Parts: sequence; structure tokens; C-alpha cells
Amino acid sequence: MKTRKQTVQKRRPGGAGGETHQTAGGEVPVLTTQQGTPVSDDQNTLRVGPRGPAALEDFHFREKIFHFDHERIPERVVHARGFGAHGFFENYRPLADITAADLFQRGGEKTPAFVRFSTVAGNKGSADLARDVRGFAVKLYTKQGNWDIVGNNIPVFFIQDAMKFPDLVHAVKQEPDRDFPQAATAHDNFWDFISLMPESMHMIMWAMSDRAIPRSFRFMEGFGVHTYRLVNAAGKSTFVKFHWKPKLGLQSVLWDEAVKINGADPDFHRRDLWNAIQSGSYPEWELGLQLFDEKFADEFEFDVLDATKLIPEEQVPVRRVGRLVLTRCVDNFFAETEQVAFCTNNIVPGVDFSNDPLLQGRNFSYLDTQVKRLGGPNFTHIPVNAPKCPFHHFQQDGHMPMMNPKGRVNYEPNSWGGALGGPRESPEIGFRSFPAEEQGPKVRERSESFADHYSQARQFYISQTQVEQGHIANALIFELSKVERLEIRTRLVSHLPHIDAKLADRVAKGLGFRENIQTIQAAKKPAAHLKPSKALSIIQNGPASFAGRKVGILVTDGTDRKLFDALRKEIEGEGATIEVVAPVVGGVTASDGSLIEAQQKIGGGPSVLYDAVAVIPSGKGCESLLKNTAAKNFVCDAFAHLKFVGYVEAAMALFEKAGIAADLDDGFVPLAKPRGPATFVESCRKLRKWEREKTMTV
Ligand code: HDE
Repeated sequence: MKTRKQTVQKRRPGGAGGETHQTAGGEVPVLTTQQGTPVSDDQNTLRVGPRGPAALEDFHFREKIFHFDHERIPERVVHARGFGAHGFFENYRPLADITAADLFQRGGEKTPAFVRFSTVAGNKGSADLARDVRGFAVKLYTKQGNWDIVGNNIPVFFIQDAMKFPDLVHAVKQEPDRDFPQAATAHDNFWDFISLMPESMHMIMWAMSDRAIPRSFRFMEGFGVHTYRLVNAAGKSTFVKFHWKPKLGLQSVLWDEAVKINGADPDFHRRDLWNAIQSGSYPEWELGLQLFDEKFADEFEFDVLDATKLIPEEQVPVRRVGRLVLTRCVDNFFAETEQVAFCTNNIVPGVDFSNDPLLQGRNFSYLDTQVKRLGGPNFTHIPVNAPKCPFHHFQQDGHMPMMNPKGRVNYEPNSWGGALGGPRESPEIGFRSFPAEEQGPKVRERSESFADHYSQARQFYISQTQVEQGHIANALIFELSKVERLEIRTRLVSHLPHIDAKLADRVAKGLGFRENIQTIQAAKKPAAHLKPSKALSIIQNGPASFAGRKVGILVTDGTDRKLFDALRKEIEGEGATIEVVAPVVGGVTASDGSLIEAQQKIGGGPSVLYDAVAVIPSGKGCESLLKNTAAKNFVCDAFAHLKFVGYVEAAMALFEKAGIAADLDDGFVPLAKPRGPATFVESCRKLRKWEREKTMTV
């Protein structure tokens, strides 16, 4: 958009009706229509007399309203709620022996990237902490074209064949007659469908685990899910599964926290990513490759083309080959995050597909959906979607092309010669599909090698700590308690004995079943010999430090300034941040008369927003908190959510009033002691006082 800078006469600030007029001048550009015509008055439509009918010739009004009427585009069918950022991928060292992909040829080379995280089921305006899979879609603008790795934060999927995707999505989203529930799997249609799809059981274990309620996008893994191929210059193919490993380790929230965060800050994940990038703490992941050959694929006890299965890291280690760093928020959410179009079919020379039937179906779906969403075939002209390398082709016209080919020639072969003739194919560097031998009858048939639906679900479950197993059981009980039809609850629970007998009993008990569980017939007898894999647990892959986390410090007038400063220094020294929570957002007067600025009023900054909290009121200040419900909830929730709490003696009155004083454990760290703040931060590295959970029922 062109702006005009010209000085215009200042007008009185208010119009005849008292409306506000703000005018251009100096550095302030003149408002224009889309055609560039300067606008004199943006407050009033053109009328016949100040109280008369509107005039149709008011082109400025009509253009403004017409454009507004067309502001919305269809939101994504799934993954509608998302948040994106720019960054780069840096390749550690050349991988030419494995792949010809240009971005992997040189060590230290940086490739621009755009990443969009998302939830799956919720609509665009839904809350961030829904229990859901998170999308982890990466667009790499390589020198040989755009490569999209459109993955999730869970390495397996619900279904084995793309044919079932519309059914899965219909079942999970709002029920069609009532249009609720929003962004929730806890309803009849979802569990009805799932209970009839034994292949989804492995994914269900993941979706009911804390993986589905991550604390931050920064603390979750990403997975390409399908088996892909990497192909080197000599044409040798290696199978690969892609992983993104977060530098800050894994972390999730508790379900009760998730529920409360959704109310306190429905934008919790977006705000977290935005703040991290804006403050220069750039989120980072390492790209990991699980590489294996045909021989391994043949010998592995599951089919590597089955997206409901993973390959344990103990069997094929993850080789870390580079890092992805997010360094820049978008300038405009709609232009970039909303309009970015990921397509699994966007691959580059050196990368290729496998025959995974889910992947093959996705290769059609993504391209197709972008045309619907973005309004035509020229969505690749939108800057966030356009390659950053040179590109030349003869595709033209359609809705709103921004760069039709120049010159007379728009076809080939042609005889115009040289540059006049336009681009031509390149057998040397052009993309070639790996010449896999394919043969067989044309059938609609699921391979028998896809028939084991429970063994890896069991492996996932037994790889979890006791705490995590408890969370899976509780999630199933919660979700199924929301299912109205008893036969759906019963059918779902009848799958669980194949995964773990104790889990099945626990869920049945939690649902108040009066009859014994009838185990459902399995297509293939589950294998019990698979060993636990530590890599599948969150708690066993936590952070080494408290860096990147946030502490909420509850203060009042009279708070000890020295202690506050010492605490802040210790927390910031660890690479974590603080937020000051006070009775009023204007802040408090500390013990030495200085002002401690606050970022939150207590009710606006509940403890669910923080990884740990410190409660450091003065004696008198604490008295004023005793009748404050938000203050009581602050400490009560911090206790219930197993947080580490730093405190001063004066806070005991509040703990007393909140009913937790008698239950304090060593997760409550006295700050006034020598090394108090240091001890508190050291404790926080463990993230949660998990032992406390045993003393509570959920
Ligand atoms: Fe998607 N998926 N999907 N999906 N998916 C979409 O594409 C689809 C699947 C994933 O931030 C849609 O642009 C089919 C697996 C992400 O823009 C749509 C099947 C995985 C995103 C679509 C799957 C994903 C999408 C909706 C089964 C993990 C968000 C809007 C065969 C590996 C990308 C859009 C973004 C989005 C189709 C299954 C990840 C409709 C048919 C498995 C991260 O095209």
C-alpha cells in the first residue's frame, strides 16, 4: 500500500456531532481508499443533510464495508487454531551419504523456516489448553524448493487409512445437531467412533497422557509420523522418521490446571511463544532422524507403513542432525499464520514418500484444502508460501496471480531459443521419484501386517512412570464420564485389558461399572514381550534446569525488598522469568518504601499460569489477603498442582486460611533461610513435587 505524506489543514478535534476526528500531517500519512484517493472524513457517511438518507454514491463507505464483509476466509477444517513464527534450520554437518537434499549438504548452513503449531479439534477461537494433539508443521524454504514436514507432537495417529479421516474428524468435532462440545473429545460421538476402531488404541494412550496438555509449544516434541525416504545422489534410499526434540526438555500441565488455564488465559500457548520470541529467548528444537533400511523394515515386528506404530528409539536411535530456532514473530497474523499453506506433497530432491496409506491420502488432501481455504490456485504467490529460491514455470492466470510469466512464450517445448524460450526441465538436478518396484492386484484391502492394534499401546503404557499412568487412567475416566450412552463406555473399556489389566480395572472402577469387563476380541493377539521405552515418558525426559520457565511472586505492601531482589536474581540467573502478582496491578510499596511493579492483579494472575510460585507478603499485608478468595485459590491451587512454593513465615496465615498449612511438604521452601532463594530454584528444576499427588485424590 502506498502512503502519502502531505501536510493538510488541521481540523477541529470534534465534529458537529461531537465525534472524534484525528487528522494527518507531519509524519502521519493521509488515509486513502484502496484506489489511493485521499479521504477527508472517515467518521460520517455521505448524507442528504445531516439527518437525511445515505447517498449511494459514497464510494468510500461502500468500498470500506464491502471489504469488511469479505474479511473472513474458511478456517481450516482441522488445526484451525494455530500460532506461527519464523526462524531457521541450521544443518550441523553434511549428510550427502544419506540424502541429496540441498539443505543437508553443507555444515552450518541456515535455511529459513516457518513453523505453525496448532490444536486439532477446536475452532479458530477455541482455548489453547484443550486436551488434544498439537500440530507441529514446519516449512523449510530450501534452495531447491519448499519442503513441508507437516507433523504432530505425537508420533502415531488414530487411523491407518486416509479413507477414515473425514469420519474421524466428524466424530471428534462438535456434534452436528447441537454444535457442541467445542475443542473436546469428551463426548459420545468421539468415543463411539474410537470404540469401534481398535487401531486407534495406541494413539488414545498418547492422547489421554499428558502429551495432550503441553505446558508450552516450546516444551513439546514434534514427529513427522510417517516413514519417509531420504535418497542420496547415487539413488540409494534410506527410510527415515523425523523427530523434533525441544532444547528445554518436555513438560506438560495437569488436567485441573489445563481446565483453569483455559479460563484464566485462553491464549496461554500463543502468549508463551510470543513472549519467548519477543524477549529474545528463542525456542529451539533439534531435528532427529531415525534411519533404517529395507532389511530392518522387513525384520521389525510391525509394518513401518502403519502410522499407528512407532519405532522405539532403543531399536533405532535418533540421530540429531541440526537445529530449528524460532527468532521472529509474524508481522501480521492473518497474512502469515492464517494464510500459510502446508502440503505434505511439498518435498524436495533427496526426500521421497513411502507407501504409508495415510501419507498417500494426505498428499491429495492438503493441496486440495488450500484451494478452498485461500480461494484459488495462486496461494503459492502469497509471500509466506512462495519459495525463497528462484522459480520458473508456465502456470498462469486463475484468481489473483501476482506474478504471471513475462514475455510471449507460455508453453514448452518451443523454438524461441535461449532465454526467450523460458525454463526447461533438468535431468541433472530435477526431482526424481525413487524407482521403487511396485506390483500387485488392484484391491481395497488392509494389509494383515497392520492387524496388531494393542501391543504398542501396551508398550507406551508400561513406559510411563506411575504418576503418568495415573494421569492416563484419570483422563479416560474423565472423558468417558462425559459419554451419555453406557454401551459406548463399556465398549471402550473392553479394549483396555489388552493394554493393561490394572488400567482396565482402574477405569472400570472409576466409572462405577457394576459388571465385569468383557474383553473385546483382538484381530491379532497382543504381544506382551515389548520392553518399556524411556523415551516415551515425559517425566523421564524433563529439563536439566528451570530455564525458560516462569515464577509468579505474590507480594503485598511491606514485602521484604532485599528478599524480593535476591529471589529475582536467583530465578533470572537460572534463565527463568518472574511475574509479580499483587493485590492491585499498580504494584506495592516494599519494606524500604520502594515501588515493586506488578504485572498481574491476584485474580488475573492465578497460580496456574506459573511453573512455580513464591508467596512473600509482609505480616500486615498477609492479613489483608486472608479474605481475598483469589489469594487463597492462588496458594491452594499451587499446592494441588504439585508446585514448588517459596514462602516467608508471614505467608503461613494464608496457608492456614486456605486449609493447606497442615499438609506442607518439602516442596514448600522457606526463603528467609540462608540460601533460601537458591534452594527454591534448585528444587524448581524438578518442576513438580510428584510425591504430593499420592496424598490427594483427583
Ligand atoms: Fe492433517 N490436515 N490430515 N494430519 N494436518 C490438515 O490441511 C489430513 C494428519 C496436520 O498448521 C488440513 O491445511 C488427512 C496426520 C497438521 O496449517 C487437511 C489426514 C498428521 C495440520 C488435513 C491427516 C497431520 C494439518 C486442514 C489423514 C501428523 C495443520 C487444513 C490421511 C503427521 C497444518 C490444512 C497447518 C491440517 C488432512 C492426518 C498433521 C484437511 C486427509 C497423520 C499439523 O488437509
